[in-house]
Amino acid sequence: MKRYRLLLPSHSVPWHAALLVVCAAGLGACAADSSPTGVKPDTANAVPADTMPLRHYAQLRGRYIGAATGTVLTMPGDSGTKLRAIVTREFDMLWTGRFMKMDYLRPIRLAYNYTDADSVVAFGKRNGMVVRGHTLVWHSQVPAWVTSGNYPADTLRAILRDHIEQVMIHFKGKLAAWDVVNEAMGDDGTIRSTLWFGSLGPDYIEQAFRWARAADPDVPLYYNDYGIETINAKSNAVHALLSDLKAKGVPIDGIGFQYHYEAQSAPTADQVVPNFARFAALGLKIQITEADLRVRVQNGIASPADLQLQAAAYREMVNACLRTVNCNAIEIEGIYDGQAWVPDPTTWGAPVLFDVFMRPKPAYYAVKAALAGN
Ligand code: 9MR
Repeated sequence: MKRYRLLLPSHSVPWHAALLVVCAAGLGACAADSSPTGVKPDTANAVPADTMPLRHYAQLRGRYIGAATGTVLTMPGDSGTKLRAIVTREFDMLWTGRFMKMDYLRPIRLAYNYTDADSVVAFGKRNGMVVRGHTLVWHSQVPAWVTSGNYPADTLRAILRDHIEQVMIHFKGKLAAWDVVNEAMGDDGTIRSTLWFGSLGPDYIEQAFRWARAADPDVPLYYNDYGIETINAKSNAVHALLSDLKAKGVPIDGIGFQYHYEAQSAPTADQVVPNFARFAALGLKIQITEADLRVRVQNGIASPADLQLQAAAYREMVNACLRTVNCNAIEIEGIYDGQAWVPDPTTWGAPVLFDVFMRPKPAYYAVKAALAGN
């Protein structure tokens, strides 16, 4: 029996796609036991393990695949070298952890601290990656000089406007998206009571987007939130808010779904797709912005069964994006489990695609398989 060896150019067709063609053509080199004679295929000619990085498959699907960074990017020693190799090989989008938050950029009123954010942006540029800006207006991590300033509304409005303008001008032309407003909706579906809302009223959201657009007409502007991936009271409220803003001509280009879940209760693609669809119908781009699908851990270690469950949850998440034409990015909140944000690290952890030793987890292979269409 004639054997077919797959000789593939390294950057063209994914091997599964080529294998599919060979299989579809009835050439008999496909399943392990496909020979009618029962003769096992020659394993010497077996297709090699898929070593293509995530970004390769994401690019084939027209999506970015991203990861949160921060101080992890400057990790010293061999671990740092290994981590940066993973980042540059696997991902093509970054976000900057806390480096672009107001308290970090603006610890005191009269000075900006762009050093760390700039170094992530430069790292991205050197390595052919895009960077998301996160975030201009949030209720959390507002510097003390703002929260305890007791400013009258007009002054606070001027401070916020100045912050948005200065920061957007600084990063003009360097970012692929900006989370202009983050988490403005409360979990009960009413506007979250924050310093900005309390002093400036609900219009602060609309104004923030308008100031942002005026400062940089080109960068896509996003509203970003958590707990809104499926149809529920909070996502209904965010949908109503963004419908209203769009109807008023407020310059908003997209919505970021943070995707923070315990893997065991993460939504299926079938639950997410109809929700994504109604936001897409408003003319919004969609990004998954901070995915962490955490599992139970004991001393930081997850069970093999939970890691499989996590892989399945990640697969559903990627499929939700792939099934939504307007969804153009999937970003994970961290690179490896040794440094990844979770709300309660004593009970829950191991939330991302590489383990504490920076080895790919079942979730990594699940994301890759989903992106590759397997
Ligand atoms: O992932 C972020 C982590 O690196 C930071 O230390 C932390 C505090 O700034 O914030 C994490 O990101 C938050 C994001 O900005 C908004 N959604 C919730 C995320 C977790 O708090």
